Amino acid sequence: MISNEKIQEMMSALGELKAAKEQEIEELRVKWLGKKGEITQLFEEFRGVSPEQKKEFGQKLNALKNAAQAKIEEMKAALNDIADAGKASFDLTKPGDRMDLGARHPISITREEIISIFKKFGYSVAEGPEIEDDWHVFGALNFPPEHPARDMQDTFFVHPQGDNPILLRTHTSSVQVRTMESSNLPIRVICPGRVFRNEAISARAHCIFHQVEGLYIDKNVSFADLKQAILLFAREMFGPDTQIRMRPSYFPFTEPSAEVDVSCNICHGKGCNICKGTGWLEILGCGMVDPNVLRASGIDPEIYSGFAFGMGIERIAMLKWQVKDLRHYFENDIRFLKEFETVI
Ligand code: 2NM
Repeated sequence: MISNEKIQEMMSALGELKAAKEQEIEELRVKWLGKKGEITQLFEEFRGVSPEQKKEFGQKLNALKNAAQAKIEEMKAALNDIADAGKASFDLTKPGDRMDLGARHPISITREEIISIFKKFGYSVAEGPEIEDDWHVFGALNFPPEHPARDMQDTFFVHPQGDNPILLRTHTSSVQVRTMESSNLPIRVICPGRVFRNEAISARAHCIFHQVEGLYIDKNVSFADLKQAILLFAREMFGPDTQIRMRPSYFPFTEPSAEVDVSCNICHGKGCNICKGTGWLEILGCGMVDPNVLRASGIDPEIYSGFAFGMGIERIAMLKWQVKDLRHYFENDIRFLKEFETVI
């Protein structure tokens, strides 16, 4: 029999219905709204309702019928959404999308490789400021007051005035001076970093480049120790068959000084255009730390001696991958960088 409770009960039952299969939805529609459906049945009974109650029951019955129709449409729509989603994402034969991974920069790769070799030899890593003073870049390193490197032509000045001008470091030796000033002995340190020189940019020169410099100070350090350290480094870096040779050279901060070549591992001495037919490739400069340099940083050269070396990371990376033009390192052309995607 039609009653407020009955209508209320059916409304609640509608609200609790969950999405169902297509056939179940149709069965529900017939159950509620079909010719013999429960709601249709109530409309039949509505005819016998007393005139005073007609308005109230009429409104409630219509609301119930609308709610039932809306619910059935809603369940059908949910069913379609599931079907569409299934069609879109379950093609198991489709190949995966290619992920665009970043690549490490060849300068980073080379720097990390150099650092990890010297760490194995017991060196630690030190870093220092790129904006430096004249004392740490030149004064403490035995550069005479009129040395051409102190000229505006070669060095970028931040504050050129005064007796200790502020400038961009031209080598990372300044970090080694700071290490000597502040560390206990012995010292075994490498200093990687950016350096700045006022040079015209070309295939072989850039005004910003990267260096790794090394310093070893202890009692009784000799040139033989330097030679052995460089030989071991060269064989780790360029392969176990690598030979080295040293040529006398000059640097203000070392005496004696040398330039080091490694045997060309492209032509193995036969002569190619990488080594310009000589069979040798220059990789670094080095020498025994000048007693004046030790003294300037408060180390007694009568008790201690040491060796130092310095190399350009760009140059080492050029030899490693036969990069022909330095400017590639700074332009960040994606086609160049992608060449190093597979290098770990
Ligand atoms: C080089 C070549 C030779 C060098 C010297 C020093 C210091 F601070 F100990 F005096 N640091 N690095 C050095 C020596 C650097 O670069 C081509």
